[in-house]
Amino acid sequence: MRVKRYVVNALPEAVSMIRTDLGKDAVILDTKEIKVGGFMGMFRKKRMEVIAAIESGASKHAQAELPQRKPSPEVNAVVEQILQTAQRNGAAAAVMDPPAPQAAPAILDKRMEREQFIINEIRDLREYMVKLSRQQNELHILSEPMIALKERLLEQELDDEWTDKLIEALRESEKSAERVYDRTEVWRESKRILVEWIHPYSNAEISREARVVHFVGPTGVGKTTTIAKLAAEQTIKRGRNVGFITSDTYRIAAVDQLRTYANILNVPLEVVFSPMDLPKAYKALSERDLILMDTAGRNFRSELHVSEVISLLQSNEPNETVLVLSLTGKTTDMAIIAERFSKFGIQKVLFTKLDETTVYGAIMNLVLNYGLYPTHLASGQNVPDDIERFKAGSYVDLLLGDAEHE
Ligand SMILES: Nc1nc2c(ncn2[C@@H]2O[C@H](COP(=O)(O)OP(=O)(O)O)[C@@H](O)[C@H]2O)c(=O)[nH]1
Ligand SMILES: [Mg+2]
Repeated sequence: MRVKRYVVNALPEAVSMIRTDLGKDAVILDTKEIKVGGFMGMFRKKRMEVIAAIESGASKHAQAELPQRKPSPEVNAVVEQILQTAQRNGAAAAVMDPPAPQAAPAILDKRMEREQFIINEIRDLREYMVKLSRQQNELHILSEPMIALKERLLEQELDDEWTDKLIEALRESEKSAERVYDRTEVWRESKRILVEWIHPYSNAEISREARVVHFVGPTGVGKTTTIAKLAAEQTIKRGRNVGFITSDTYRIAAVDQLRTYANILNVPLEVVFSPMDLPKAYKALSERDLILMDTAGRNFRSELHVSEVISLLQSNEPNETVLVLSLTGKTTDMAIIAERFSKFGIQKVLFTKLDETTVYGAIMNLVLNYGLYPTHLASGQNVPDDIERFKAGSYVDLLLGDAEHE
């Protein structure tokens, strides 16, 4: 970095000197008022000290070698315009009409204040324009298919952090392939990378060892419907004896809803009102291979409600808890709820209402951010058909969409 000091009457004078000496890329690092000359501390004149710098190698002669660092012509045009306005507004007067020693101090102060204000404005604007031009440079560096991918993932509400990481990985991949990927290749390579990321969390079915499986999650996400779907799968396809427990006694209709499914599937149902009722319920279902427990949906953004439901999930049997979330929920709300439950060691998640959305980024965000294992995707109201095991490949296909149609 080359640093140079100027002592001038006013800033515009320094700016033109800096331009000539250091070139257009020079930046003003500091300005301050100083007093020079005089005799025994008297008759000293006010001057302005300006410190300017240019990064080494970016001098006016070397600008061509560093195209990325060079502010765009728009940046220079705006800075130029500001300087002209500043000159018109009085800073120029300071150059042409340097402060006379006899000028009233109040006028001088006002003039200095004004100059300082203009200096600050120019500095802020210059910083902003340089930042803007860097961002534009980044966009120019991204190929058209990469920009399209970035847009797709933004629409899908994938966290910026993961999108940026993916773009980074794609660039690395392009580097080793020594060429720029076309659209089909960008999509194919993105699929490979995303599947690799999510793969450690996929194939997580509900544990075969668990004898009790609890379902928790906000109101209306589809817990009861999902339990009915899974019970049907377990009884019909696996021939297991299933039992139901519900603690959702807040709404009479909620118990009736599960009772209806229990009757259709010929599954016994126990209702618990408090953790104290649990031992009796387990005893009544002691002959059952698998117990699926329904819970009441609450506002789980509240930690109190989370710990309340957690207190109901006690069992001496091997057990696990599945957090049920609807894809129609807000991404930020889902993240808060996932964080609350993952603090209690809950690791499995089941997403419903896939059929009611075309935005799928939340799954990837929650899985990667909280280390949650997705077990199933539910995609409709039909019991027992509208549910599938979570598969990394088909999920990533949904997330990326078709390369040609984006
Ligand atoms: N479209 C759609 N609706 C669903 C899905 N799962 C459940 N539902 C519906 O969502 C509503 C609430 O379901 P319910 O099981 O009572 O939710 P709970 O309050 O979490 O127990 C019901 O109308 C269900 O039919 C799904 O995957 N897709
Ligand atoms: Mg319910």
